[in-house]
Amino acid sequence: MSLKYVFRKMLPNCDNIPVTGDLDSELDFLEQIPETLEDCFKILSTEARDLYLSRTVPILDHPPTPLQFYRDYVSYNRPVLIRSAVSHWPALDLWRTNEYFRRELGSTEVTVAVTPNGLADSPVGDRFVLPEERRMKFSKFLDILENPESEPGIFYIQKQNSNLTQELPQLVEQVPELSWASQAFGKSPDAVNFWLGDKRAVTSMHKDPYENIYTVIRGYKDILLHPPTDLPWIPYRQFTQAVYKSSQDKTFSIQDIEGGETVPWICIDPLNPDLNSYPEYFNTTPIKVRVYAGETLYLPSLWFHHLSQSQGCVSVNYWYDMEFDIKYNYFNLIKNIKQLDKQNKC
Ligand SMILES: O=C(O)CCC(=O)C(=O)O
Repeated sequence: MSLKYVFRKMLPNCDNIPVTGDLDSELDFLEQIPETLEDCFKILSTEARDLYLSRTVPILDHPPTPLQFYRDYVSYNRPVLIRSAVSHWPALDLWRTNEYFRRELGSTEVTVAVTPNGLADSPVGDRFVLPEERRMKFSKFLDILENPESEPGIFYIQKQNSNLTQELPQLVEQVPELSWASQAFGKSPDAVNFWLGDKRAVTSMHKDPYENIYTVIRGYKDILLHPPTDLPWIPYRQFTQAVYKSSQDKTFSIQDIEGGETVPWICIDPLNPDLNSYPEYFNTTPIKVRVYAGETLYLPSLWFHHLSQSQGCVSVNYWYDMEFDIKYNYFNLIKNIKQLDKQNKC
């Protein structure tokens, strides 16, 4: 039976596939016998696009049942945007402005990531640079957020250690766990994170071993996604670990972390990709989505993501440990094959 026949039979069963372009010629490609590893990787991406992914993130107007969520999205490992999953959250109203935070949490200490350029946990030259972490009163952080020129640096509450439950437990009941998600994953969340910051703060592209239920409460987030099947085309490099340090005169320097191991990190900026250095990135399928206040994105495990935001955007996300199942096995297989191929080419 030909691959093309199999695909043709399966397509009517796939939701949300806006078939654009010349599908037949895409399918013709699958009929060819792969001659190189690159051909195999191209088939991987094409199959994923044609069988179960769409070019945009599908939208639900209402929260799904646990079964629907699991059956249509989690089991396929594909994202979905849900429009009114959190309309019952008190946070939507209470956190509309900074007033509530000032009044109720003004004297609470929070950990804030500070960088000279808005790039925390990001490559700079040959180094992977962590932000300077400063502890400060929430009210001081809000003063800086409201007057960004008052202090050198770009400030972002982004500590991913379940900072909502660890540092701001007073807020937990305003963003209650979404039962359809916890039931579908069959577990409680591993971490609940709170994000609030400057519009210049950007989260560099990465992937996580988490199922991510990401909700924007104020403003918007621009999220660029790549499916895990884009792994062959996403360039990585090894970086030495370093950290930003500010001095008395408030200028920043980069300090190497003594004895720090090198870390692999993605070395391309998806908003301004350097295709001369990394032409393979051209084969990827980026999917862009803007998540507005009150909307929730299911960001499946192992999907690459890059985030930017509006000024003073507030978000909360629930991270659930992913299942280390066959999708994880296959992802690692591709990672290892890619690594071997790179070594062989050196
Ligand atoms: O909101 C952000 O800036 C980063 C979020 C993120 O990377 C995540 O939830 O995994």
